[in-house]
Amino acid sequence: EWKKFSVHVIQDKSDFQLGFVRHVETTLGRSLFNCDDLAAYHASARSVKDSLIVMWNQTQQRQTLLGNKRIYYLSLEFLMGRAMDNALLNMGIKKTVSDGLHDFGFHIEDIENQEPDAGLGNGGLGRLAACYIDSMSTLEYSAWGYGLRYEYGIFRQKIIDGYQVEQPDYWLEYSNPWEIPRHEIGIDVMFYGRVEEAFNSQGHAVKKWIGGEIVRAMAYDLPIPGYRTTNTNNLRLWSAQPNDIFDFAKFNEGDYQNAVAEQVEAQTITSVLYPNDNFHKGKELRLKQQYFWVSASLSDIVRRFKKSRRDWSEFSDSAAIQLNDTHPTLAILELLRVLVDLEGLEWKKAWDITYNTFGYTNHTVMQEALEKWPLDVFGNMLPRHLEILYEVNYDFLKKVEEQFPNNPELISKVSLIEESNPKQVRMASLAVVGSHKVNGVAELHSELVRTQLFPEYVKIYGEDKFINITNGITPRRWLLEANPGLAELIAEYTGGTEFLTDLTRLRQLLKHIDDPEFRSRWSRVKQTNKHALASMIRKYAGRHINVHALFDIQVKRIHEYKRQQLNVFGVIDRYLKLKKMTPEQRAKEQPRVVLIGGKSAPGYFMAKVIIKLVTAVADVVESDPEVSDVLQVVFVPDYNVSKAQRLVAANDLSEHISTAGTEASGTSNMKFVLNGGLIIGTVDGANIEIGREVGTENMFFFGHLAESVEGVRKENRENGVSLDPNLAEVFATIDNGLFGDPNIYKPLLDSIRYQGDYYLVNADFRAFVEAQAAVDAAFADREGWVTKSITSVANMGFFSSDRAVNEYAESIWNTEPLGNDC
Ligand code: DL6
Repeated sequence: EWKKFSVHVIQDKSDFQLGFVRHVETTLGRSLFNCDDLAAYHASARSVKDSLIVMWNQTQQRQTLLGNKRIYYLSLEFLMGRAMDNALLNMGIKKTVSDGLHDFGFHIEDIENQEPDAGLGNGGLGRLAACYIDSMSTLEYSAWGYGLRYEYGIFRQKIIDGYQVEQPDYWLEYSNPWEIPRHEIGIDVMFYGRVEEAFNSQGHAVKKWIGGEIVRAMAYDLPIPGYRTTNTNNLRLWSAQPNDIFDFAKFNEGDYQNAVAEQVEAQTITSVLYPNDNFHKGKELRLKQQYFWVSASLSDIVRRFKKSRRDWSEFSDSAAIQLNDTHPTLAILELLRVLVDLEGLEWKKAWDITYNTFGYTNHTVMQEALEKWPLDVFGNMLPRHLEILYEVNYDFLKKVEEQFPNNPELISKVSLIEESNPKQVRMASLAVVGSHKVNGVAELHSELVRTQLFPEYVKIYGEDKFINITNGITPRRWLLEANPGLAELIAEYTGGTEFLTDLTRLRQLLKHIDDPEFRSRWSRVKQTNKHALASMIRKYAGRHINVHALFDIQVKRIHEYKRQQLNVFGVIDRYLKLKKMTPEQRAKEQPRVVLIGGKSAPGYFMAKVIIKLVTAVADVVESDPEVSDVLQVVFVPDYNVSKAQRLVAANDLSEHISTAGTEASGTSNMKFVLNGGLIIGTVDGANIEIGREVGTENMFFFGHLAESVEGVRKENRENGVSLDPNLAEVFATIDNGLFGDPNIYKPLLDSIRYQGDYYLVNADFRAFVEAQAAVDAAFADREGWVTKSITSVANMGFFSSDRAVNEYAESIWNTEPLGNDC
């Protein structure tokens, strides 16, 4: 009977409009005559969300009914960007909504521009999680993401006087219309306290953890629509709330303020995203965030499993939990605690279930990013988990001793506890020991994971446990949404939009590579996108850029290993060469616009120096009329997902120039090439596989290979760095004050010339400059460049996140999509 009253999914314009008006008038308490763009955005989002919830409900019912294995993707970061355009495109109602808004006097772009980015991540790792949940919905896997609902996302970057200044990103200021608050789902999470011996109902001795602090986790759900399917998975984000466990002792003593203050204090756990990328800072609050999230998520997963009334031995057939990096590794200990302490399973059985449930993805081999927690901090906050850790370690080391007797060196290398001062818990080691599969994120990276990071564990467990799954990106956001013009052209020439769910269909473009009409339209799309980017640059950086120049873009987190400094030294070298030319010679040069953007971690001094140098170079070049026709440099402030969408669509060339062996994969390299640009890059991360797919003749590779990096470092340490003459000239120019006070840049320059040049900036400089010259020559041949661009896009099919997710499902999760037949 109730069905006749149920809400249905938007089918046509009037469905949308009805929802829109209802939300303007009731949810927002306004009228259509008093509805600005912000209100229109909120009403549109809510109208669309009503449909999403219907699809979400149906999906959850279907998934529960079918009882397929559920994938749980645990990620401390989900860098979602904006939701509206993505939802409209995935649901196939963009035109419907656009027309509906138009009738009311609104433009859809203006309305979409009201939405703040959901910046709940730092960079590649968080954006990867966002791509993967899009693919899991689209492919109809039964999957949930679990993360934290930070009140402050990644900070907003202002550039003041050339320096980065961080401003808080209070993205929830006007509420988040896409989320569903679940006030009924509150999970109490314990911290600190003590462990007691107790007896369970069968009279067995068990351990009981009495928490000293209890914080309530409240769920907020975000429906994640798949593309061209009603399958709508869930992203559950936890928020710390004050609980109703009130300190009555304090209250009765008349200390009401403090009794409440503790509750308020508890909320800080989910206040802010830690803004470090590829760097472990070791803050206690971060450990608290991790346990809070892991404990609430596991409690939720276990509760769902128990509702199915299946036997515990079937747990790992019903749930696969993927650890996105080591951040959720505590989940291994938490599941053991739940199974042994709360559910009364015997240790061996609990261990087997745990081992078969978890998979671990490693995202970096850099030592400074590997998580380790001081044992005392760990044991104080999580006393029962420390005991469990000791037990896991004991069992593991016993096995190692049996397998490799009398090898104390091996034991100390693989122990979950580092015998340093202070002793530390090695989270990556725990993730390896507690998971049945470990994967790296690109071929070279996975090889380094096996050979550099975990060689001892490979010896112990064998090769098969350590696999590679090269990262991927969702073509829905990174082609259809970012570059609608190109997507439309591709659809026309590949016979439909199927390439958006089967990216290998891009190959069909090759049939048209000699078609003049197709080629000129290809170029026109790029030119239109360059115009759009130019107006974005005008708006955010106040610079007018030459849309006929080559657009050379490097946008990513600012990090010494990513080598924005190499890029800017190359720019200065180019500038100096231009200055030495006659006007006639200069006029023959290839005009270039160099765009550099990205955030530095707030405490990362050297990265901030690099930003300052880029902005100073940009100013000098801009104010020099001799060169500004052929060279422009712009620092793109506050780089985020929405800006990335504009940037990728307009690129001719993008830079992925990390020191070989340092960038695990990179994913923006894939986005830029999918949008028709070429890469200048090192033989690192996924660049290598991109080169293999698109052909190395369509890439500009340069620099030392990963295997020779250590040799160069050693040579630098022993004999000092002998500066390349051109780089020496660049340094002299900086030292002479052309870019302002040279003392500002001294630490950066000294790290190269006097402190061993750890990132091989000097060693790769000449090759970089030569590769850039090869770019100029190639771009001068416009037809040749278009051929390279089309060939590259046609061969990018491998880099879809759909392919990657299918690989995870097959080789780690052991599950299949639900399929349409059910
Ligand atoms: O796998 C996603 C992404 C890779 O593409 C980047 O190459 C890699 O640097 C990044 N890794 C991290 C590791 N951080 N932590 N913590 O962000 O992962």
